[in-house]
Amino acid sequence: MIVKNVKDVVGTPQEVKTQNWTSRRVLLQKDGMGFSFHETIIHPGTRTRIHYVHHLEAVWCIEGDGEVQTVADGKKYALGPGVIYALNEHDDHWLCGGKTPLRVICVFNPPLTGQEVHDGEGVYPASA
Ligand code: 9YT
Repeated sequence: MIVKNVKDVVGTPQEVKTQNWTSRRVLLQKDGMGFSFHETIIHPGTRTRIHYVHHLEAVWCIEGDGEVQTVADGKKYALGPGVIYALNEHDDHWLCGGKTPLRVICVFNPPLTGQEVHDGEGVYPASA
């Protein structure tokens, strides 16, 4: 059994930071679960274009506020505690921070390997 505390990931290579978000990648491909599992903080006032063409992602909001907007139809969805969204169609979208840090739990299938960041089109590379 694997038992970890997210605090053990803070300040290690498994904590990946960009201008728009901080991702604490607690379970990765190397853990053999078939998915990766992250705590992510979306910084207030940021807008990130995301298109996971190689992955499916589910995002469960724990605290804070923000918004997700699908590119195909322009629909906007408010994000806050208890809301989950699942990119079951590899949906191209904008993820927007709100007034307070948005803390979410993210699951990726297939799992991330650890150091992925978005390329210019919002894509993470396919896992090897
Ligand atoms: C919700 C989302 O996709 N945020 C971007 C970062 C991502 N969750 C990650 O790599 O942990």
